[in-house]
Amino acid sequence: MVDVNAAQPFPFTFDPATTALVVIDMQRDFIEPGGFGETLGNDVSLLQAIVPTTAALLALCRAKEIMVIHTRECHRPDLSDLFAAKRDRGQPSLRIGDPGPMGRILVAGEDGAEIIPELSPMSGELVIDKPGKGAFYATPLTDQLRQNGITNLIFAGVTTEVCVQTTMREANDRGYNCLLIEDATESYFPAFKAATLEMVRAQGAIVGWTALFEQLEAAWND
Ligand code: TIU
Repeated sequence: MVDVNAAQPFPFTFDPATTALVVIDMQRDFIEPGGFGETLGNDVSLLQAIVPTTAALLALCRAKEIMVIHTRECHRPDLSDLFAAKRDRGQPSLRIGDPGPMGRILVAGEDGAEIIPELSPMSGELVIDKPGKGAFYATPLTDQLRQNGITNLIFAGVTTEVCVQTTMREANDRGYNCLLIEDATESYFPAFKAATLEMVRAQGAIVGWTALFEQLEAAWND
């Protein structure tokens, strides 16, 4: 067992054999200029700051040989899995499915939908394509976790208050213990990240725990 005693709001204990890492949506469309994130009016440089920590987290989990899962928010080329309510939301300069500098925005198979090269999935790692914010909605994630006997999830990725928080809440309702790595997640809005960390761990870990990467690493190598 690993005891992350420095986790908030109190120690998080997990068995690596029943734990998976979930890296949410570290795609070019959210992190690089010219993608979906920027078309929504966001400063994508904020998100680039977590790439080194997320790479270190991936390396640690690979070294410990736990299950590693990557998600990608993207849609089928025919957009049959894109609700009008999602396509028409906001006032982006480009909408999902439109041609952009990295191919069609948030469409599977296009360059922008790929995970950034620094965090590329390795062979054998699960990649979940998801049409929604949460990684459980309309995906095979539940079955995959069940088949692998997973009961704990370590979370990283973007954005903290949108796809990461939604997935953590979905996981919470499906019985998983969730740990969010604070310096391996980011938002376009620093205040939203801070608020999300607070609301996840408030009320006695109502949604889950949070810890810094070095706190997880130190506990795991102890
Ligand atoms: N992956 C994810 O968070 N999708 C978003 O659209 N996030 C925003 O913050 N817009």
